[in-house]
Amino acid sequence: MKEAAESRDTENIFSRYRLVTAFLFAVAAIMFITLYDKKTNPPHIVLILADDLGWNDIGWNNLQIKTPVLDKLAYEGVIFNQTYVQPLCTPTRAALMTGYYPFRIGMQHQMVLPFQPSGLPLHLKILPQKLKQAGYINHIVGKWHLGYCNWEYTPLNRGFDSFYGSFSNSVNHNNKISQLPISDHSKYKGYDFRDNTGVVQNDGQPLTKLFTQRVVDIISNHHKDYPMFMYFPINQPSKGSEVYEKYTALYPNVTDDQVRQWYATLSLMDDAVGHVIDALKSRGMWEETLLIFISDNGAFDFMEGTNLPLRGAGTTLFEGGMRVPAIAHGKMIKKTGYINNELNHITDWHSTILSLAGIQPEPDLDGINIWGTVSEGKASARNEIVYNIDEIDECRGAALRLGDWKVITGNPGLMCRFLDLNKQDGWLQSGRHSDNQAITDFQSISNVSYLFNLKEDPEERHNVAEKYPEVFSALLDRLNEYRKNVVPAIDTSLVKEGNPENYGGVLTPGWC
Ligand SMILES: *[C@@H]1O[C@H](CO)[C@@H](O)[C@H](O)[C@H]1NC(C)=O
Ligand SMILES: *[C@@H]1O[C@H](CO)[C@@H](O)[C@H](O)[C@H]1NC(C)=O
Ligand SMILES: *[C@@H]1O[C@H](CO)[C@@H](O)[C@H](O)[C@H]1NC(C)=O
Ligand SMILES: [Ca+2]
Repeated sequence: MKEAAESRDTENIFSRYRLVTAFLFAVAAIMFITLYDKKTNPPHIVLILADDLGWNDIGWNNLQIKTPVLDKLAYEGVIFNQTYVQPLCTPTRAALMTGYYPFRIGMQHQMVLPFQPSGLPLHLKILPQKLKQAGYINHIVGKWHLGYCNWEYTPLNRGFDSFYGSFSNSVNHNNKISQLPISDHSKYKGYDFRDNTGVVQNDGQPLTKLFTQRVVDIISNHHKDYPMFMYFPINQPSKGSEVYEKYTALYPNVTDDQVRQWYATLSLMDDAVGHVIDALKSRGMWEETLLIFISDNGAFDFMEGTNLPLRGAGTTLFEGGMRVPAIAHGKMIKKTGYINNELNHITDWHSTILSLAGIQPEPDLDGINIWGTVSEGKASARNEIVYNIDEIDECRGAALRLGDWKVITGNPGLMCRFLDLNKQDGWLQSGRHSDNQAITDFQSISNVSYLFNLKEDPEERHNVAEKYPEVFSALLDRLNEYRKNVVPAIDTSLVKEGNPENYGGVLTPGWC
């Protein structure tokens, strides 16, 4: 009896074991399916767009600069040696958001200024709208700068689920007042800081801290089953005005105050990126995140940043204006820890992100899917870049790279707009009275015919147009081919209706 009972017990135990085993097996199978599912999910994309960060303003190009977080990302990821953007904030953002060269969508001329009754054309479907097809939750924290004269132009109407930041070009980090980066400031001023559609009361906290905190909050609350697109146009280093002892102390040997502050701002920006990474790690999203860091244009020559050894500055068609620091980092990248020398353009990141999301980019985009280059270092399919084609009279200028050759024709600078402003001898003056020498310098309109061989002469020191007339004219012909597709620039007039004074001093849509 006792034995029988024992054997029953044993049987019970065995059958319980079998149940438990079956249960564990089922759990394992579900976990496997879940993991497998996760693998096929598109990655989270964190795209940090620095503002006016020059070629020489980052640790991997300049050992003086202390950007340890970004350096580590760079060394664990891929450093891109030949990434091109546009020479100014707005055109670069337009190219990134649409995948088109700015000249094909009317965004080639200057940047959107306050009072300008236009923006990125509304018929264009932009990156976050496209990412919605793959279930992405899209956020923008930072500087929009693609127009705000009507709510239709603003981020929440263009595929972003949240917006925290400023509409315009340049907002003071402490008082959140936006003003033209040129003289006679008193003529135009406006408060420019919103949380979605609402105006944020200024509590005096500096913008980088607030932006970073918002990015961290969004990540910390993100529902991980959905892929996230975090677009963080960080508004640094150029629009700084945040100086902390903590960062200036990193540069005791830099004697020039302005330079030390610039370097300190670079380290501040680096720290902000560190907080974003920490948040992604704590939320368990880091392993599935592709992080892209890229500057929106070269450093301006009236700031402390530099593009050395490259020629020129932001707003110009020279390499210094358009070839910028860029890196990518993520577990999905197969080949890492090296410098990638393949040609790529900001529009390519548009197409590449779409492809990673499993969305077929439209065939007529200028952007090319370069994931093979990013992930495995394969040769880039891109052999050519149209730097810009601007056909507005005094600013007529264009440049193109084909292989190692580059042609610049007409005006290599894009600052004529400020010159135009000055002509309306009236309510909004700027340009000639500028307290800013560098901008004043652009007032002489140049008309150049340059040919450079960028492989032999990446610093654009030797114009070889006369030495290689056939190459020169072949490149001009190629440019003329592209000219057939130029879409006239959007309305760049300035209208009084856009004056924030009409809206209680706050930059507000509703006047176009
Ligand atoms: C500053 O210069 C001194 C003397 O050349 C050097 O020992 C020190 O390491 C430098 N400090 C930094 C932070 O570069
Ligand atoms: C990066 O580009 C420069 C030309 O500006 C070139 O001299 C250098 O060799 C490139 N680096 C690599 C690793 O290809
Ligand atoms: C610039 O130079 C080219 C060739 O020398 C000439 O055809 C063109 O008219 C000039 N443009 C301006 C705006 O001076
Ligand atoms: Ca910029």
